[in-house]
Formats: sequence, C-alpha cells, structure tokens
Amino acid sequence: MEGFTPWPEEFAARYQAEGYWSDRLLGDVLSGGDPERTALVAGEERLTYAELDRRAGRTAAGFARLGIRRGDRVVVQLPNTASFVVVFLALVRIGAAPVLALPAHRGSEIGYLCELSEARAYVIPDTHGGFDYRDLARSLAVEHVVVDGDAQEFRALADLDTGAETDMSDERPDPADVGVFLLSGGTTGLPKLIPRTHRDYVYNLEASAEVCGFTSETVYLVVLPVAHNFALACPGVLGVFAKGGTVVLAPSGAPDEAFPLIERERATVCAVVPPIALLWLEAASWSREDLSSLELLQVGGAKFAAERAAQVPGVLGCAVQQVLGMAEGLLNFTRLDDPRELVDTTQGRPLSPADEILVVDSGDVEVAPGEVGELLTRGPYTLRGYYRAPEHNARSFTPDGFYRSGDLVRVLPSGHLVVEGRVKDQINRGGDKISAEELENHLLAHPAVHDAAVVGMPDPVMGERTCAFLIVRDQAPTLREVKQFLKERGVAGYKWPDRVELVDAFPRTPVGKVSKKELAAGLR
Ligand code: J2J
Repeated sequence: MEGFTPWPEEFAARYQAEGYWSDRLLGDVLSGGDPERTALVAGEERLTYAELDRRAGRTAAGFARLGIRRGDRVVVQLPNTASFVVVFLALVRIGAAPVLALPAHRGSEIGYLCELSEARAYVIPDTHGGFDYRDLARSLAVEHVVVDGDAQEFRALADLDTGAETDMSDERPDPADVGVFLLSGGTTGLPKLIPRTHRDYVYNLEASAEVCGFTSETVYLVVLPVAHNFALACPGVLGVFAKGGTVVLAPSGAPDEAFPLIERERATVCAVVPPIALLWLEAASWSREDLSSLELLQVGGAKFAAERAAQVPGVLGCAVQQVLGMAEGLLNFTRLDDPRELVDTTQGRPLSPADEILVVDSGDVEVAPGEVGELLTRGPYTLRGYYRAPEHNARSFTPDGFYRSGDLVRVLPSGHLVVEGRVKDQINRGGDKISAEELENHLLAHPAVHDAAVVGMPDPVMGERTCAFLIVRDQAPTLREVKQFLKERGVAGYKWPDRVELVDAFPRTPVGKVSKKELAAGLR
C-alpha cells in the first residue's frame, strides 16, 4: 500500500521465523470460539459466535456489493454497539481497512481523516450523545455514507445485510496488508494515522490475551470507546474473541451504567483509564451491585498513582494491572504474578521478547541503567512509519527504525518501566490525548487571538487539564466563547481548553521558543 512503511526485509523474516507473525487474519478472529457460546452482549442484544460470524459475513457481502474492495479505506465512527463489532469484522474480512475514529470527533477531525485516507465510505450512527452524525456526513464528500439507524438520504447499515453471504475467498487479504488504521494521540498540527497490518495486530491481540490470562471463561466489559486500541486489541474485544470468551459492551464507565452490567453479566475483567478507576474506587463504597465476579482491572492510558493502585484489591476485590500502551504499538503490562510492589509502582514491562527498548537523552545517547530518558522502541507490532507522513516520519523515527514515543521513562532491573513525564508537546487529559499544536492552530484562527500556547495543568482526577494562554489583539474571548468557537470549527469537545489565561507575552527559552515549562509553572 502506498504511504505505508513496511518492516525491513530482515526484520520481517525474523519475526516470521521466530513465530511472532503468523498467517492468521483479523477477519478470522472468531474462528476459535464455540459457535453456541455468547460472543457479544450489547444492550438487549446477545449474539453467539455463530450468529456474530454470520452477521459479519453478510455485512461483508453488503460492503462488497457497494464496491468496497481489498485495500480500500472506510472511516468508521460508531459508539460501543454491536454494529461496531459487526462492521469492523466485515471490513477486515474483505481486506478493507477501517479507519477508527472516536465518537467524540467532529467535522475538523473527520474531514481530515476522510481526505487523508481517501475513504470510500463513512459509517456512522444516526445520532449519539445528542449529536446528529448525518449532519456531519452532509459536510463531507465521501462516496458512501452508511448509517446505523435512521439513514435519511443515506444508506442504512441494516440494508447491507440482505441475508446473502458471498464467497469471499478471492477477496482474502494478505497477512502483510494493512488491516486497520488507528488514530495517533498526535503531537503535530494534524492527526496522524497508524497503519496496523493483519499479522502485527493479530500478534498484538493474541500475545496480550496470553499475558493477561484470557480464556473462554473471560467476560470482558468494555467501558472505553471500543475504537480505542486499548479496548479493541490489548487484549480487548479482539483478544477475547481469539480466546472464545464473552464481550459485554457498556455505553460508558459511569458506575451507574457499568456496575449493573458487571453484576448481571458476571464480568471478570475491564480496562479503564485512571479517572474511571478513581470513580470506581469511590463508588464501590456506596454501590449496591455485586462486583465479586471481577478478577482484573486493567488501568492505562495515563499514569495511575501507586497509592490508588494499591487500593484496588481491597476496595474492588480484584487484581490490578498497569498498562503502558500506545496505538503505535509497544505495550507494557505488569504481569499477573508480579509482586504487588511492582504492580502498584510501575507501568509494566514489554509484552514481547522481541520488543527492543532504548532509553536515551536529548542527543539520542543511551542513559545509564535506571536513569530517566526518552523511550524509543521497535518490534514486531510497532509501526515503522505513520501513513502518508514522510516529513513527520523523519522526526518520529531514528534512522534505524526506532519509534520515538515522546515518553520519559526509567527502566528497573526487572525490566519494568516507570513513566516519569514526556517530551512530546501533548496534553494527556485523563487518557484523552490532545496535540498542543493542533489546538493552538485552531485558536490562532480566532480573529481576536494574536498568539496561543497550550499547556497541561495538573489535576487530581484527570491527571491534567488543558490551559490555553492567549495573547489577544482586542476584545478577549471568554472561555465560553473560545469553546463555542472551537465547537463551530468542528473540533472534538475533549480538546476544548478547561481554562483560558490572558498574557501580554510568552516566556521564551534561550533559543527563542515559547517556554511551556515556565507557563505551566505559573499555574501552580
Ligand atoms: C502513563 N502514560 C501512559 C500509562 C499510555 C493500552 C493502554 C493505553 C493506550 C494508550 C493503549 C500510560 N502511564 N500507563 O493504546 O493499548 C500515554 C503515553 C503513551 C500514550 C499513548 C493501550 N499509558 N500512556 O493510551 O495511543 O504517553 O494509547 O505514549 O492513546 O499514552 O496513547 P494512546
């Protein structure tokens, strides 16, 4: 695929020879499940492995009838519904790559993703969370808009399923093909797409499922957006399917929605971001639901404080697992049999024996063992380049193919990583990633804004919130007006600043760059 950076031949050969890469395809992930067993629970819907498999097959045929082919891209923006799972499986079966947008994304993000990926189709709900996605679709120039629900002038997802399953054998993708595009948290003006091949993502999900002890008895509750790497494949929904377990989709991590589902479905494992974990720790004391089925709470996406991690077993009655992951690839998990001390105080160690880790200083020189530096990595499931982004790739990777994570870590003698900060210009708002540059560019488009600098401010629940420092020309916009402005520009709500500060000038570093450190220090 043009715009995709493959692994160098010698690495590909090694990953294959050493068994990391197989010929298994993302579309075959259901094949190990007992046909009669429940694969998916979503709202009132319950689908067995056989039923889900048939629905995915019929929907695949429907996409093929639309003319969607192997190698095509389809932007998928569905919430935590059975339709997401069906559409995902359908597309990967015919070798069309879903581009996984989050429900929170709006015209600014979606328009760009459709253009960058030259998407042939865009799949949406009719409305969700009070937003009408058909309005967004009307502003785009995409060939096919497929709507889950009331389609209006568009095509209904239900109509793709005519009951006919066609033989897809000549459409079967190659394991080396890009199977899915994930969204990068982003550090630049525009979001980046992460191509994941069938073979690297299958390894990602299978190896994760193994390390996390998933079995056919696993009942996995999804509370994060299912389109996010963590909930999708680390081990996530796909890791559960690979082991023949059951996936339960929840609309959110709110205790009043998630706890009744844990009780009703006897959920055994769930992946959350730290703000949800904190909420659960509080809610467990007054909630009436029986959470005793829970065996494991995976926490990742942002740093989870050691003191909180230590509380999980006592309060929620389950083990905790810290996960330092990234849609770009590398996953670190604390292991189920790690001593409590390591589980509470570290963000885990690499998933794969083939993961290569370097911790370097600003000159790319390796630091002494145990010292803090930037985490660089390469391996059998870590990308070698963002999609169609040659200039950005030159900066994001070392000449020998290591991905620059932008995370500051130190490595313990056990191989466990501790996150100590970051060098990338990004805000991590409770696991939601915000590129400072992207937000600054939007703010600069405001007629009253002369200059803008966005920084994270510490927050006890979210870890960080977003503060926009503005130098204004005339009448300064209020926080409300800034949010309204961003809303009208079609910027996802999680990127809107929580606070606006007016200044006359920005502090500068000796080389003349805006000193975000100094700006942030002024907030404390
Ligand atoms: C500190 N920072 C963390 C952690 C991620 C599993 C879990 C998370 C993600 C994810 C994921 C962190 N402590 N425990 O894809 O499969 C920050 C780092 C990292 C960035 C990646 C998964 N866990 N982070 O969060 O692509 O800065 O993936 O580089 O959204 O989140 O963000 P994202």
